[in-house]
Amino acid sequence: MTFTFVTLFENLVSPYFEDSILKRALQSGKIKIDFKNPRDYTDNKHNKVDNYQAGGGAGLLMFPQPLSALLDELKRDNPNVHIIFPAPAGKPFRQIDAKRLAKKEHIVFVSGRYEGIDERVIEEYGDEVFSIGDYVLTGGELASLVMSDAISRNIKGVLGNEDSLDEESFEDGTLEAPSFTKPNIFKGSSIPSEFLKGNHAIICTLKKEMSGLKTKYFRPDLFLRNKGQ
Ligand code: 6GU
Repeated sequence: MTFTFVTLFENLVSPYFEDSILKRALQSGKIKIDFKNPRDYTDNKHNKVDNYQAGGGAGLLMFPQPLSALLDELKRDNPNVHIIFPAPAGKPFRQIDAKRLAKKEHIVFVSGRYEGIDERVIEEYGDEVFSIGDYVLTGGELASLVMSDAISRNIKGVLGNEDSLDEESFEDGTLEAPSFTKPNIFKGSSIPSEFLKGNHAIICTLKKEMSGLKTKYFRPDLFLRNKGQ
């Protein structure tokens, strides 16, 4: 998988890949990353990438020309690129999207800064527009990192232990059950006793029950959606 980050601020993105699991994924060649700066594609004297909004409105918008030149070049080099625009006005990014996108060959994240990007660029080039939650970020970079992280861990060979992909949150529309490790008693609070006895069937039933309760408590929206199925 190749991730291309289109951004004015490469330094906001690159450090995340310098440690831990994604560093290892880069080293083993399971993922590749590169960066493209819209400012390198401008055709104006001062390398401007933004301008006032048509019809008024606060803040500056990235105008089409630099992004268009950049994305045309990417598509020429690889017609199979899958282009994603992170935006608060996108559809919610979910675990099923992370799993589906892990099968792509090359994903491009186009980060807007300022007040965003001229809508015609998104319509012309966007394969998908995703939001990572109901709040507004200062730019798409963090959202691109969130999505590329969630996608990467679903690529075969990226996680040390592939089993950890089986029982995790959202896999079946529920939150994962709580988990525990040593010591058996921490600040007076014990690990649930069945966990210590080691009967696998009982532990499995208990985990399912706790998973349901946790989902109902923290995410009534998910819980109701499950019941509706
Ligand atoms: Cl994907 N981008 C930006 N800029 N803000 C967001 C977002 C994305 N998702 C929620 N807020």
